[in-house]
Amino acid sequence: MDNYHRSASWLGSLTILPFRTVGIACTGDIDHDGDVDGEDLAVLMNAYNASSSDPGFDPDADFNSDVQVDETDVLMLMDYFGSTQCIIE
Ligand SMILES: [Ca+2]
Ligand SMILES: [Ca+2]
Repeated sequence: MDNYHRSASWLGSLTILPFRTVGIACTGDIDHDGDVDGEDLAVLMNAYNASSSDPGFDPDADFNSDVQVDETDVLMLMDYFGSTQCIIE
């Protein structure tokens, strides 16, 4: 078998996987619907300025896990605002 036929049979054994869009890990998809939009921002703003002892505290909105929902979390959400195709966790 010459080199041409050897490589051709190797190619024939390859399984071509269909192209899939790979989701991105978004910070800010609080409602887990695959995007970061105004609905997520609304949830964040409802919890804004709350810490773990406050009834309005939402751990899903505390992206940096400092048990305080503040401007740092807003900025983290804004980095991904408008993103779609987020990995839904
Ligand atoms: Ca969302
Ligand atoms: Ca925080």
